[in-house]
Amino acid sequence: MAGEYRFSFGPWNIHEGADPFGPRVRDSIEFGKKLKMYKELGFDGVQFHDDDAVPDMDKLSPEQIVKKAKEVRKMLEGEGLAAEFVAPRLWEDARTIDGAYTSNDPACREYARERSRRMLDIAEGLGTKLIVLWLAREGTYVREAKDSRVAVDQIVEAINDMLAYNSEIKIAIEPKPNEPMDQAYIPTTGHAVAISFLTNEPERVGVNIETAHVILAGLDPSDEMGFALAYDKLFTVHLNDQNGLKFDEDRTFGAVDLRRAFNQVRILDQYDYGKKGEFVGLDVKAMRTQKQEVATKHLANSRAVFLRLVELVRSLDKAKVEGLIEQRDYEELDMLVLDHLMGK
Ligand code: GLO
Ligand code: MG
Repeated sequence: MAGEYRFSFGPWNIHEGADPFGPRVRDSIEFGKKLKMYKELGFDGVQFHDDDAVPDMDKLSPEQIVKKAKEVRKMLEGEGLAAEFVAPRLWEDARTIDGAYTSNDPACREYARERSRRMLDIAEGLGTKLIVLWLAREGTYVREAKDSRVAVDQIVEAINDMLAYNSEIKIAIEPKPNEPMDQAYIPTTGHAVAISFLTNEPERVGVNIETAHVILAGLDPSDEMGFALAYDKLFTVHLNDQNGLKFDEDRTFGAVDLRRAFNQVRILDQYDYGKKGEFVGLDVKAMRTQKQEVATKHLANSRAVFLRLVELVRSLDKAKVEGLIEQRDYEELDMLVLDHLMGK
């Protein structure tokens, strides 16, 4: 069954291990070297922030940006890889301290809109039509600081701006309830789907569901995926895992709760995820304790868990499941799944 799904990750998933409490513990690996690792690890797609592809883009002209993006596309092609999506990094510049599209400062909001247009040029240069919007700082630490009614309009306007700038792109909003903000404006799949219908072209706006973010919102990732699938809006996924309500852990897929991972694979497989070209995207972090030479295991392991779970999903006795549902014997159904996961 391997090979039926195509996998992707972002260069930030191979990282130096810095956290808010301590510096990097591993050496940086330059972008070209990271690209060489993709195929070896079993991956075909590269997820990008705009400045992963074009570093220091704010210092370059639009023409220079496009030129650089096209060079990166050549590098990708040389490795047999494709760009899955581009995301505007709207959370590091000084002009995004108070948010990007929802900043209280109009000049900062204009910076965010302009940066987003440059990001779309990069997507074009890289040859992808998918945009991911993780709205990192669109929210508040202090509720009185912004107007949540106005914030929705501002986000919708920014999305409309992007849809108009490039008529071919699709935008996948990546909801997350908190971190870095205390409260984000688009915390769940439902919010993202709802906001898509306020835009000028709802069918071009969908979601990127990340396992850890859903868990942080106290919800179930497979149910959120089902919701998005019902609206035909599951444009991509960020699979990982998360141990309860704490900082965003981005653990290896399935490492915390194998059954929860099983159910995500189950709904994706059941509804032919990937058949329209969607990648199985990962957003996983190596533990800070990993040594340099083994700091990509989280990627290969997440992929291996996914593929093993595809087998388990397909070998689950469907007739037995249906029979137990008919009898309403959910205790036995519980045990059937547990036995299956335990290899019985
Ligand atoms: C952080 C997000 C982040 C995004 C990435 C792509 O919590 O998961 O990693 O997925 O920046 O926009
Ligand atoms: Mg993510």
